Amino acid sequence: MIPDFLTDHEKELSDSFLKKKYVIVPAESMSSLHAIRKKIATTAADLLGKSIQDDKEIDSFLNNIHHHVSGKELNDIRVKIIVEMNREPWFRKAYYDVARVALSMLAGNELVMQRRINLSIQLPNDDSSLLPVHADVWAGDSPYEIVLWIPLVDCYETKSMFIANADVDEQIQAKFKQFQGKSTEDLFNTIEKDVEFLRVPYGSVLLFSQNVMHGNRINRENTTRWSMNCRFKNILTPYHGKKLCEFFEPITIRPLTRVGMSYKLPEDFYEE
Ligand SMILES: O=C(O)CCC(=O)C(=O)O
Ligand SMILES: [Fe+2]
Repeated sequence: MIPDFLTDHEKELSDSFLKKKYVIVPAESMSSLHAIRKKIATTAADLLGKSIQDDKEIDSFLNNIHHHVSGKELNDIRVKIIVEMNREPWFRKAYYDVARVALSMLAGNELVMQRRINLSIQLPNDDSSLLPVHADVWAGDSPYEIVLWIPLVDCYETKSMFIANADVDEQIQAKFKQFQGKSTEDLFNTIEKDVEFLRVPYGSVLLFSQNVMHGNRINRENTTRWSMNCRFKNILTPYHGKKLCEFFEPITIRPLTRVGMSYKLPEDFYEE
């Protein structure tokens, strides 16, 4: 029998991910998560001419932002926040720190990270920034990517994103030709009974394979959703449309990989 090299915890996480193509785990660094949330909330407050006095107000400010901004104004504010947050030198490292152990267990310890972290804001009953059912791999992403999705408020039901049951997803993608010419809404209707809206409270994170169909619907809760997403992959896995150094930046490359990558065989080595 082949000996098992993984620890019990690694096995548990791996089995769960292989079965459902996602896991939800506690944040590994609450201080990094709080710092990220504070940066985003204070940037939003500044843009809206509001002020946040103490950390306790942040949760309520984010959940209730729809009292201060309309769907129309929202995208402009969202884009400005994305620029501001990605400009902070500490931000991407803090993002990674929120799930570094889980990422290494699921994707490896030599990782590249998407250069730009994305932010989604979904106001209650607003249809202006929806992401219909999709798999990112259909649009140029590599099947070797994992998405680290981090909520800034408690996410559940339609305030969260949905993901298809992994077995149903596989069956549908295998007979995808049948959906040619049909709308994404038709596709959603087909899988609706087999999707799960993920319950991810603030303080937990979601890691999922974007090969599986996922997306969001109109937020029917009475509070606003705030979440971030960012892709990671093992540096040595194949790339597709999203290229190394353009879209992805190496973050944890080990010395031996650098040594191997920069080694050049002596010239004419193979000639007699
Ligand atoms: O946040 C969502 O609702 C969807 C996110 C998504 O599609 C992604 O991160 O690939
Ligand atoms: Fe996606």
